Amino acid sequence: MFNFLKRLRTDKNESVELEPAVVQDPVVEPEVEAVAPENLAAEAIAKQPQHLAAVIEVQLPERSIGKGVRSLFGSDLLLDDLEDILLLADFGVEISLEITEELKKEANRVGASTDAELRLLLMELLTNRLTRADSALNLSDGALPYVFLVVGVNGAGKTTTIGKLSRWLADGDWKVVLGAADTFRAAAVEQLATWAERAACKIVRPLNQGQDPASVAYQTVELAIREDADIAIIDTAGRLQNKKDLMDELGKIRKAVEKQAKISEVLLVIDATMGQNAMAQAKAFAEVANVTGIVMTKLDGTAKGGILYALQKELDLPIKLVGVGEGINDFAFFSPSEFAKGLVAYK
Ligand SMILES: Nc1nc2c(ncn2[C@@H]2O[C@H](COP(=O)(O)OP(=O)(O)O)[C@@H](O)[C@H]2O)c(=O)[nH]1
Ligand SMILES: [Mg+2]
Repeated sequence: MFNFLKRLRTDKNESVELEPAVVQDPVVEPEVEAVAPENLAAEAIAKQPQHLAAVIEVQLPERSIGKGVRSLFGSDLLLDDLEDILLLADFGVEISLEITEELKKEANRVGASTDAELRLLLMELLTNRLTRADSALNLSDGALPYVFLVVGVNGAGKTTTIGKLSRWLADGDWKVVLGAADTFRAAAVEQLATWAERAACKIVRPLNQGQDPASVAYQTVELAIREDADIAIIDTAGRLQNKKDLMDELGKIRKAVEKQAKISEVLLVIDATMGQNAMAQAKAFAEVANVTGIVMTKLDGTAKGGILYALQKELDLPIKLVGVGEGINDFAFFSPSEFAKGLVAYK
């Protein structure tokens, strides 16, 4: 369980009754450069009503990986089969070998040989190796509003993840503002708007198709500051075909956000069912997007959960969230022990 910092709202009504979804159309389409005085963030903070200036520590409802992770073993765990099984689950060649060697060594050392003993050892080994100190979402530094950018290729699950996250935050009484900076497909904007409705949060949408995503991002943060929101989450396009386009576009969005607020997270969403393609995608994004954490979606649809392990190791970036279904509650904070337990569970 993590403790998070959000705004303290003394107005009881405001804190319990979420406002109905309002679709907020930007009135103007400004040149990002033109409308953004550098000191806007400081001004916004100075203008805050006193009762909103304070932050409080809160806990949010827990979510479990639960049904998401498929077991690696349909029958007894045999050391001779382990490497192949890990390979099939997309752990990758080197990691599969390394884990197998390590488990053999450890089994030898402690004299483990039965299926139950080996499963326990493997579970511990995977848990230890996946545990890192930076797995929690950055919702604790009190630099409100937090701003999350969500990046990744089309179809990875960005919009769905934002929807789930918004609802979870709203359930915990957070004020959320969404930004539809995936401006090229009308359907993408509508999809985010539907999730915004479910989470009862405001959304900034482009005035017209193809509007500069950076201006939407700018206006999203602006609205979040004006509304004293706790967090702004910005959906981005995944259509970009080459690294240069990607870098330019995300760079512009980042600059637009940073005129008014700090970026708390750049979450890279990766579809677990993509196997080794997931690795290539993740590397490309990690190189250009200043990624701070990975969201691995569709763990429910795959027997290849090893890609999660491989990604975290190879990119040296924390997995922060996992998606385990299409429903609004189907996500969890990444927990190494729950994940490892799911992988080595009895069928
Ligand atoms: N099974 C499953 N489907 C998911 C998950 N996350 C997203 N999806 C589905 O993946 C598809 C693409 O998701 P979307 O959010 O539109 O991806 P985007 O293009 O990155 O915004 C949709 O059909 C989602 O319902 C997940 O964790 N599990
Ligand atoms: Mg989308």
